[in-house]
Amino acid sequence: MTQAVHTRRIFSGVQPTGNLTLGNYLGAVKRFVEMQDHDWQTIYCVVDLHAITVWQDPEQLRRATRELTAAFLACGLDPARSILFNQSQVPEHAQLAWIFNCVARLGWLNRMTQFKDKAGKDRERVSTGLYVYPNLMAADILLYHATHVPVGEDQKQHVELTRDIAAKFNNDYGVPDFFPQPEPVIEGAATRVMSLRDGTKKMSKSDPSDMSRINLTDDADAISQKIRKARTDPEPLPSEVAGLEGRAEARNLVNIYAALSGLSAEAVLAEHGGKPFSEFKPALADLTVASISPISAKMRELMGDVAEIDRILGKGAEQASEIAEPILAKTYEIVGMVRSR
Ligand code: AQP
Repeated sequence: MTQAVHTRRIFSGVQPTGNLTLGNYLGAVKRFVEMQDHDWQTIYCVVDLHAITVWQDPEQLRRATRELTAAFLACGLDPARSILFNQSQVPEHAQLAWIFNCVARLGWLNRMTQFKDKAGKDRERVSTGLYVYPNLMAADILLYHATHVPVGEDQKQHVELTRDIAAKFNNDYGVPDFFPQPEPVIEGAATRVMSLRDGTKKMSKSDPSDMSRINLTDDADAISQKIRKARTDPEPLPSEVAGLEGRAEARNLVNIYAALSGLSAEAVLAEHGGKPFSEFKPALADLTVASISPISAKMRELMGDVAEIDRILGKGAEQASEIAEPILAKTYEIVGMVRSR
């Protein structure tokens, strides 16, 4: 059988750490779906090994892994066109991550802002896994020789670190073209969806306040209530994008509207500029409900057949292993490991 030649190999992952938010959807999954429409190979991973860098209840983790897979499918990821699997079923991720633990420099990891944000003031007590998380992410990407990585703005620094690790490995071992330099793909109106309670913080699945985010599982009432209560300022919407300067919450709601409607922020303001939030918020709520409700209904249906979800993950893991195994074997050979069985 001849293998299809793809012009790009896309890899990205999402952690099963709770319900997917509108931020994860607009910043990542919606774009994963669009990428299937090109002549690209698309590989999407539920990164369960990343999830345990902070404590996860085992039963809850298993459930969240299946729910995230259901969310991927409900959003339009198609196992016939994309490889969908969970990270721990392909052990080469952890194996390559160890090699990268020995390539990446301490100083590089010390600069990672996500570690600083997640560790907060309690640095001494967080897991060492959280610290080396970026090395595992580099392994996820480079294990497939991926060329492009669709992510939200918050992950840009990690993809840059992946490039540094690839370059250092290639240079240290004298294999100039072995690992490619993957490109982060950060596009669209909502690469950084912000919390509904604080326009300076990103919307996040693990934010303690459920009112800060829209979950893909929220029903119409919950979505409308969260948008109605979203923090804003007293001024009406400006007619031009420049007028959003210094108005983080207003900008966030306009960007969400733009991303969901497929309009530019300029076009949204051309239509809604001058309106008070009491008029704009119901329009945004209607649009959000119309976009999210079919996804949550489909997710509920898919979660009714867990065996089918597990089958899809297992099949995807087999397909992923076919690409990953030879790349890891070659990496071990380059590094100097004896392989005698
Ligand atoms: N608010 C956001 N706006 C745009 N994109 C976002 N992403 C996350 N939040 C936003 C993108 O979603 C993808 C998957 O993220 P992840 O689950 O692997 O980890 P994360 O970035 O740490 O996301 P969360 O929601 O904040 O999870 P927790 O709370 O568990 O840490 C990534 O491409 C990310 O950029």
